[in-house]
Amino acid sequence: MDDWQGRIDTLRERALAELEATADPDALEKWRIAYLGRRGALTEALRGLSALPTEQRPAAGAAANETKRALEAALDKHQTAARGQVLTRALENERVDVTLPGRPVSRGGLHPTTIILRQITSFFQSIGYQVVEGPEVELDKYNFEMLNIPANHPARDMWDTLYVQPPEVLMRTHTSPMQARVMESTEPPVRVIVPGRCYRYEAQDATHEWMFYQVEGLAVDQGITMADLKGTLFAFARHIFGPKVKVRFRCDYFPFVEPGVDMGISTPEIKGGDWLEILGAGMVHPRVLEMAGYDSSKYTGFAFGMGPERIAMLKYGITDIRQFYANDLRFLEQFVS
Ligand code: FA5
Repeated sequence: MDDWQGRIDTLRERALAELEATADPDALEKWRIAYLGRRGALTEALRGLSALPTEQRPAAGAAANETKRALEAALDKHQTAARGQVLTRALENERVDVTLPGRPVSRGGLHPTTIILRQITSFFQSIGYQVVEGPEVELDKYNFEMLNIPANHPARDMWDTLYVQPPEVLMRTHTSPMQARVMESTEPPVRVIVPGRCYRYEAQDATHEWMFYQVEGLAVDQGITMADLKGTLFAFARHIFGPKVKVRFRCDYFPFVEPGVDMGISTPEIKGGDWLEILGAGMVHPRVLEMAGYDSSKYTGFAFGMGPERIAMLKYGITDIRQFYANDLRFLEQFVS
C-alpha cells in the first residue's frame, strides 16, 4: 500500500473513532475544525498531495475527497442526533405540568373599619332602619346650631374642628348633623342609620384620630321611650359581641339629648370583663325636634353615635387606633379572609 493511502486511512479511522466518542454540539464543532476546518488535519493532508508524483495524484485526490465526504456525512449524522438530544433534554426540563394546581391570585380584603361598618348597618337594616349618608363638609348650622349648641356654648370645645370657610363651613365633627337634615326632609316615623367620616381638631393618641368614622342612629315616632333606646342598643351589642355581653348605661351630657347616656359593654372575652364605653346616646332634646319642625308634644325619639374603629379595636384586640389609616399592609393583611 502506498504511503499516502495509509496516511489517509489512518486519519479517517482516528477521525471516525473520535467522532463516535463525541456527543454534544460544542464538541462536534471542535471536531469539525480539527479535521475539516481550513487548518484541519484532512485539509492539510489534501494539500500535502501536491507533493506526490503526478501519476499518483488523481487516485490520491479521489481517495482524499471520498474520505472528506465520508467524514462530512458522519458529522452530519452526529449533529442531527445531538440536536435531537438537546431538544429532548430541553423538553424534559422545561416541561409544563398542566395537572399542577394554578398559582393563587392574590385577593384584596376588606378594611377592618369596613367589616365593622357592614356588621353595624346590616344589623340595623334587619330591624327596619334605612342607611343614609351626609356631607363631610358641613355648615355650622347643622354641626352645632340645630343640635342645640349655640355659638359660644362651652360644649363646642369638645367638638373643635377644622374650618373650610370660617366661621360657617367646617369639617363635621360627628354624624349628628344628619339628625337635623333627616328630620327637616322627612316626616315621622324616622328610623335611620348614618355611617360616615368625621374630623376633629384633636391631639392623636392610641384611642383618638383626627379623622375617624361614626355611625349615627335616629328613631323618632309617637311614644318612643328610653326603654326602646336600651332594648335596641342591647340587641345591637349582642349582635356584635355575642350573647354573653352585658351593657351598662350611665349619665352623660350632650346638648342635643335629654337625658343623655353613655353605653358601656362588658364581656368575658374582652379585657377580662372590664367595662368599656362604646357610644353616646340619649332621648332627642325637644328643642332639637322643634328646630327641625317636629311637634315635640307629639313625637319623641332617641339618638346614638358610636365609633366603629373603637368597636373594631375591642373585637380584634387592636391596641392603637392610628394603625387603621396608616396603610401598613402588615396590619391590613391580617383582616383578609
Ligand atoms: C358624639 O360625637 C355625639 N355626636 C354622639 C351622640 C350622638 C350622642 C347622638 C348622643 C346622641 P363623642 O364625641 O363622645 O359623641 O363621640 C362618639 C364616639 O365617636 C365615641 O364614643 C368614639 O367611639 C368616637 N370618637 C370620638 N372621637 C374620636 C376620635 N378622635 N377618634 C376616634 N373615635 C372617636
